[in-house]
Parts: sequence; structure tokens; C-alpha cells
Amino acid sequence: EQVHTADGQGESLYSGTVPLQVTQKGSAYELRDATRGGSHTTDMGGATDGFACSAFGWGCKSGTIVTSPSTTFGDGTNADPDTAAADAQYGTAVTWDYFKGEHGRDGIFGDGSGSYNRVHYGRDYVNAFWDGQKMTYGDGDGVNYGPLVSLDVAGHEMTHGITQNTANLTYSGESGGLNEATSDIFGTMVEFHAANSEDPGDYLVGEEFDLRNGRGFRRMDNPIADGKSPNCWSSNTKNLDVHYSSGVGNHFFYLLAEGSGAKTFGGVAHSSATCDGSTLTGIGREAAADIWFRALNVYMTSGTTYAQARTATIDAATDLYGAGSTQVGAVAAAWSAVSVS
Ligand code: ASN
Ligand code: ZN
Repeated sequence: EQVHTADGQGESLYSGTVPLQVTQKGSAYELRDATRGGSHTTDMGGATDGFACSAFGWGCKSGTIVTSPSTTFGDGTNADPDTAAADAQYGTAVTWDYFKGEHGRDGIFGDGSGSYNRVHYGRDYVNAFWDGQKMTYGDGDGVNYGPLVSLDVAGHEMTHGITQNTANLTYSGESGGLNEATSDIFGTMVEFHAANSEDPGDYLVGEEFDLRNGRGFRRMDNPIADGKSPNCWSSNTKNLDVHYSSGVGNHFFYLLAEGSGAKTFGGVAHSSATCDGSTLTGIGREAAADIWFRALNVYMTSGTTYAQARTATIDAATDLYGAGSTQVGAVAAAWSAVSVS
């Protein structure tokens, strides 16, 4: 059967009016992007997976493909359930384009095939996740948090898929912290990649749907601001929840890209201090991200520790910029600045 792809658009919650590739189905349109491996978005209508899904891998629900009578999806408000779907689908498109354009990665699986998003998962669910096959997004509780379909979180969840299909960092201990940091790093890069006036790009994670103070769950310039994520490595880092032990990797990446001291992103003051008192100059986001991606794709393995991540990123920077380059020196200095030697 021939696929009829059409230029559509989303009226999103967090990114304004966004372009979407949609698929004609009869006299209607599906939120399915034939130009990006058939990536699509389904609506769970408040349903969740049962116990048997996580325990045995059956009883998982796939939701209903989001459909519109026109090429426009959503109305920019939560009154229309297709609005959050438009954000999720847009997040997939931007993440797809970021990884393909910047890192030559052809989708999560590296073979050009797509995955899918499930939105409106559960009731008052304040989380999002990758389960090995697809991304799932909750609506938040509507009081402190809105739907978790912002670009940084979409990029974060899709990056879990890419990590699983590259280094496959085990999701516990230090490798788990590196897995989480990888998702925060590329989720942030995706946000910058799509930077628009409504969401200009910053090193906060989840600020768009934070209805309390707009600061989100985590921040990379000063991870300890959440009270739990360490700025500096210690022998206890491996014992922390992976969403906190990521702080060391997030802080490293910020220092490598932006350097120490104060900067402003998206109108939000950022400030990063080193653990060893050094002063660092950043090498820029693109170089830092290229180094991290090559380390993830070529050098890191399932059991990589922070000390091994230092070696992996130095090796990646050496490949990309040459031994003795400014970038290699900056990678070493930024790891030392988060107490990883
Ligand atoms: N939102 C979380 C994450 O992607 C869900 C989890 O704990 N895996 O990290
Ligand atoms: Zn994660």
C-alpha cells in the first residue's frame, strides 16, 4: 500500500506551532512520520500497562494512533488531547534530526527504523520512560507538573534508546549514572538544537512543564541544586540512584562545553564551580557533544565507570581533534574539575 505523506502541523503546548510530517489514511490523517522511519504517536487515554507488562513483557498496551480530520494536530491547550501528542511527535522529529544531522545516527536503532510515543499514560503520572521499544509520557499531576512532553525530556527518553543500542550502559551503579547523564546531555542538546522563542535552550531539565517554579527536575551547571545530585565524584557516587549519580557526568559536560563561572541561557542564570578550584574555558556545545557521542558509540561499554568515561572521552577527543589538541586538554581538565582522575 502506498504511503501518502503530507505536510502537517502541530499546535503544541511548549513549542508553539510546529511542522509535522503526517500520513493520509482514508479521508483523515495519522500522526505518523514516514520520513523518519514511520515514527508515530499513540494515545493511551489514561490507561497504564498492567503488572504483567513489566514482569513478563506481555499485557503491554500500544494505545490508539492519534488521528485528525485535517493535517493540524492539537490546539495548543490541554483541552485537546492531541496537543500533547503533537509535542511528543515533534520531540521525536527534532531528536531524530539532531542525531542524524550532528552524529550520523539513523534513528534509535541505527537502521533508519522508527519507534513510537505513547501519550496520556495513566492518571496524574509525573514521569516518562523508555522501555526498550518505545517512549511513554505521563500528563503530570496538573498541579505541580504539566504533561512531560517537553523537548528536553523527549530527547532524554529517546537517548535511552540510543544508549541501549550503542554502549548499553547498565542502569545501576556508575554506568547507570553515565546512562542518565547521556540522556540529560543529549536531551539538552536537542532543546538547544530546536531553540525557539518559547523554549530558548538551557541546562535545566524539565523546566517547561514545571508549574511550581519553572526549574525542573535537574540542572547541569550545578547538579547539587536539587539537594541530591553530586557536583563532584566520590567513592559514594556508585551507591546513588542513577538520576543523582548522573550529576557528576552532567557537571562534567557543562564545564567542558561552557566552562566555569556565570552565563545566562534562556533568561536563566547559570553558574558552575569546579571541585578543584580550577577555572575552565568551554570548548562549545557541539564539540563537547561530538566527543560524548563518539565515546558512547565507540569506547563505552555496559560496565563503564566514571574513571573509564574519562579515558573514553579523551580517546574520542583524540580521534576527533588530535593528540595534544585544546579539546583533549579541556576534556581532561573538566574531568579533574569534577574529581574524576
Ligand atoms: N524518567 C525516568 C528516566 O527516563 C524514568 C526512569 O526512571 N527510567 O530516567
Ligand atoms: Zn532517564
